[in-house]
Amino acid sequence: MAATSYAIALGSNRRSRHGDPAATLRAALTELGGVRAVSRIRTTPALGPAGRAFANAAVIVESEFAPDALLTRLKSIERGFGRRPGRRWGPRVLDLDIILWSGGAWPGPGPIVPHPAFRGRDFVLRPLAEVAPDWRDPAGGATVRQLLARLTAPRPVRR
Ligand code: A4P
Ligand code: MG
Repeated sequence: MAATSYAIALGSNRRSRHGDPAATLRAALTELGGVRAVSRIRTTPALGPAGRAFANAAVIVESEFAPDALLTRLKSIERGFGRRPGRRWGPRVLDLDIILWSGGAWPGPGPIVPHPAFRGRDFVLRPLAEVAPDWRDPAGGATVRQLLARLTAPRPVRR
């Protein structure tokens, strides 16, 4: 299969042997391979019951893998960082989610791509807009920049 590109979101809200969550993300970058662009690392308030604040970032990688094979590889990196299966949305050492890939929509097996929740997540769209502002959502055709603008636009006050 020819090389395809992926947008991957990284998150951490627990220390690992590499250090605090930001240091953990920096270490994870070295494991990913094929990295073409890296956003800055932000501290973001936890969405949901995960508790502690997260470090979040986004990267563009080139890979020969199809999405199901790439997910297997990402899960193995997560395990290598000490992630153990736990409560959904619980504190995690490292979360690597496939957000977009150059092949468009991938319904499975394995991951669902585009990631079903990415359009509503500030902590995914902000870093993604740094590395891939013009990448279009295959469902609907909006660019990442437009999705972020929609999400952060002030809403009219209802009376
Ligand atoms: N899966 C399906 N599609 C994908 C995809 N595109 N990429 C499956 C990666 N995985 C995908 O994921 C659960 C299952 O989703 C996997 O078995 C995989 O096959 P997981 O990473 O094992 O578990 P999870 O992370 O607890 O669940 P999920 O749904 O990925 O949680 P989220 O949605 O990632 O939310 N707040 C801030 N500020 N920043 C964060 O990064 N993250 C979460 C976790 C909550 N709050 C947060 C953050
Ligand atoms: Mg995940």
